[in-house]
Amino acid sequence: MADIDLQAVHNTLVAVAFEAGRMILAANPNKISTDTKLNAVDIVTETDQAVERMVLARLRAAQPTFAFVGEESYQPGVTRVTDAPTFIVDPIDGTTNFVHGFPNACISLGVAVGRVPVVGVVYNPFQDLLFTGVKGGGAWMQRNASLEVGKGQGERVRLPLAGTPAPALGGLSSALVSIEWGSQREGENFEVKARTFRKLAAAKEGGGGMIGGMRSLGSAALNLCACAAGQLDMYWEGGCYAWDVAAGWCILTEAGGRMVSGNPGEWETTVDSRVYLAVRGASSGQEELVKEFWDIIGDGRMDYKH
Ligand code: LIP
Repeated sequence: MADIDLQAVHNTLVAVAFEAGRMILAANPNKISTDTKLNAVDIVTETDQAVERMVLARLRAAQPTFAFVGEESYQPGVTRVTDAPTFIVDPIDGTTNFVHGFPNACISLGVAVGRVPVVGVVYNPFQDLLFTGVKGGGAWMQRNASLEVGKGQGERVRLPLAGTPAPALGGLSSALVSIEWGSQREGENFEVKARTFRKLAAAKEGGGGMIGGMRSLGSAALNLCACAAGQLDMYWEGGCYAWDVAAGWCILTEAGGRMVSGNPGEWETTVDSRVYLAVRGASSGQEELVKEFWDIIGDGRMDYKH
């Protein structure tokens, strides 16, 4: 990795993210063609595909030796994240939000080396909101990021927003946690989620977690960025892919957060494990909160194919 200029790669990704953002904003979700993949809620639009084609062309030109893993060009059972320097790209994360015009969608551009995310750029064009992270260089958030006409560019603010050391974490009953149903709606993975959501919400007297609040932003990348910012305490999901999490993972860890497995007991996880639990940066309480969450999952285990 010593010979890769991560800051230069980051700068390329930011420029590509703004170009993608303009394409996403120019698309009218009511008029574009939409298709489904796994099932009726696993949506892909012509804009996802057009953005990925543009991103691939730009990144190939900028770093021809890097591998490329993208949501729309992924081939089940064939595409793998290897140890090689790899761009890991989701052209539109939050596609369901995008087709509804709900302003919670982004482009997610990550780079992994040795399967570890080392650069992350997440850009929500609807809010002109940019999150970035470079290994060893911290994580940052910027509003009015693309310098739209008539708007001043926002200040780059270091994450977490509360500063470092970030406030201590308490237990689940004071935590704001994001969860997602994902697109698989049957089988044991679905049952584990449904049981866990119920138990998280239930009162302590009934053996539950009495969780402070649950949210679903509809985008893994934006969930991770909100954890990095300290706006969410945790994020738990099974079923999403490396391209949903690679960029946000780097941003989260650079903000002092931690990514562990979404299955109990596994403190280390990989970018393509498809089961993730993120916890925000904090002066104390990270491990305790993770263990409390895992206790709620209990014997449940999620297992997704690659
Ligand atoms: C989405 C993920 C989200 C998950 C959705 C979907 P997409 O990615 O970011 O976390 O719950 O099912 O996979 O399809 O919008 O790129």
